[in-house]
This record gives sequence, C-alpha cells and structure tokens, in this order.
Amino acid sequence: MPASRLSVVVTRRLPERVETRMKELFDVDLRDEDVPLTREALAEAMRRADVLVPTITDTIDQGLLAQAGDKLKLIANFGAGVDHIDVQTARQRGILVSNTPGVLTEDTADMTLALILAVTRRIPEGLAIMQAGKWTGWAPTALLGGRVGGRRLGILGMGRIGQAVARRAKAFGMQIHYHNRRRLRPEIETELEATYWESLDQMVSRMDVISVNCPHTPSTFHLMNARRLKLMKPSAVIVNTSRGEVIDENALTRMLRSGEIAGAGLDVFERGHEINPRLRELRNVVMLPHMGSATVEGRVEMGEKVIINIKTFGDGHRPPDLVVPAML
Ligand code: 8YV
Repeated sequence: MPASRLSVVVTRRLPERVETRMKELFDVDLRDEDVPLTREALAEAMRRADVLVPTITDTIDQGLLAQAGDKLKLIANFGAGVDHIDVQTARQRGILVSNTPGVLTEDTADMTLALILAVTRRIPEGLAIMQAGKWTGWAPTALLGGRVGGRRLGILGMGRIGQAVARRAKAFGMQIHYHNRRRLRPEIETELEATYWESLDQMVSRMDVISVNCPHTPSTFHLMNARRLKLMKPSAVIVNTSRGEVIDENALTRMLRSGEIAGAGLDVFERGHEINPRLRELRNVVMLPHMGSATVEGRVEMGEKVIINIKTFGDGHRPPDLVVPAML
C-alpha cells in the first residue's frame, strides 16, 4: 500500500512542523482540541484507521484492541515508553507497535540531574522565598543543602537514559553505581566508572541518591516497594523521571513525611496526574508535571521518528523502532 494513502489518526496535538509533514505524507486525521480522546472515540479511530498515533494519555488495552478494525496494522506511539499499550495482544491481532527511542534520552537525563540538584540544593525553597518577597538578605546558615560531589548515585535501570544520567553525574563528581537486569559491557563500566550491584537491596541501602530510570513493566511495578524504600538511608533522596508505577507512591509519601527518607524529585506519579495530595504538602519533595522530555527539539524529533516508522511500514518494510513483546 503506498504510504501516501495510509489513513492515520493522531490522538493529540503535535508540533506544527510534524503535523504539516504528516498532512503531506498521509491521509491524516489531526486534532483541533488538545485533550485525550474518550475511550469511545479511541475505539472508533481504531476501527477506521490503518495507523494510530497515540501517546501516553491513551490506554490501549485488550478490550480496546478487541474492537480494532481489520485495517489497523500499526500503532506508532509518540513516546518511548509503551506501558500504556498491550503490545502482546496487539501482536496476536497482527498489529505492530513502534515507539520513539533515543531522541528523548539526553533531555530526560538533563531533567534527572535538574531534580537531583533541585532536591539536594533546595532550589524550590529558595525560589519560593524570593517570589514571596521574604528574602531578608544572606546568612551563613540559611538554606543549606548537601554537596552533590562525592555522593553515591545508584541508578536503577542502566539503559540509554540511565547511562546518560551516569555521564552527567560523573561530571558533577558523583560516584556511579547501578543495578540492571544485565550487567554493562566492561568498557562501558570503565568509561562511566560505574559499580554494578547484582542485589538491588544492597545497592539501595548504601546510596545517597537513587535515580529510577527503568521502564514500567510487570516485573518493575513497585520495584521500590515499602520494604525496599525502608532500606534507604534516612539521609538519602530518590528521583524518578521514568514511570510512577516503579515506586509505591503511598509508601514513599509516608516515609517522606516521617523523615525516613530525606527527599524526592518526582517527574512522574503512580496514577498519572492523580497525585497523592500529601506529597504536595512536603517541602522536601520537588514535583514536576511529567516534563522530562519536554523540549521543542525533542518533541519534533519524536514526531519525525513516528513519521519514519509509518512511512517505512507503508513502504512494506519493518518499522525501524518496532517494539517486540520479548523486549519488554
Ligand atoms: C513523553 C515519556 O513525554 O516517551 C516517554 O515514554 O515518558 C515522555 O517523556 C511521553 O511519553 C509522550 O508520549
């Protein structure tokens, strides 16, 4: 089938440049309003499209896939994580799933470091004082944070983003430690001066900062559960720019309140934008609205990846960023 005739439904507004290119290449259905499609509208789109371009705000589960039309052959996700899509069921129904890896690595790693610095150096507290007009001048003991240099950083999930975090943290003088399903090649460990911990429990109990950088899969759900969070040193902080589901948010909130964990920097939350209200009351928590990869450049590159995946598929080839269930 020629790519120019593929019918493509995009569920959210994308950067103008990306939408313009899609209009040139495909028979594309774009959104005017930037709100998630209802489940009914999503089902309807999946009945009539050859290709669906969803985002993290669309949950594409078994029930929805059961209603997909015979035409639907590709779900070209705008995003790297695919935990909102039942990839296994899609595959069984002959629907391919692709994603946009690589182009958001550096931006997400930047934001991870920003959160580490924001929490340990108390940046939001300083900003709040300035914005409230409450600064009365410099004082030797005011707003003292901790020095990041020399601290032990434990990276949970050492894929592309984890490694990009390690490179940055090393430049800040942090000591790099990591836990991963597979140990890195020796030359990468040497380059990053990274220490591998086979036991996550042992790593967690010895770190000053924990950074969550693994994807959310059935085996990483609540990997940082109450028992593991309790292993953290009371002076340690945890940051998460991956997926909220990897941390038991209620347990974390309790421990931050009781001082069992010193602080947290969170860009993602367990129930999407439904955040435990108690987290908002805590001064030792820096929260961001899932903006780890939110750069103009990154969003355009994500869109370009989506287009390449669709076009390659339309030309009769395997999309370059095909997600195979075994990868998950
Ligand atoms: C994106 C992300 O903003 O790509 C991902 O997996 O978590 C984000 O950084 C979002 O998913 C876009 O769909």
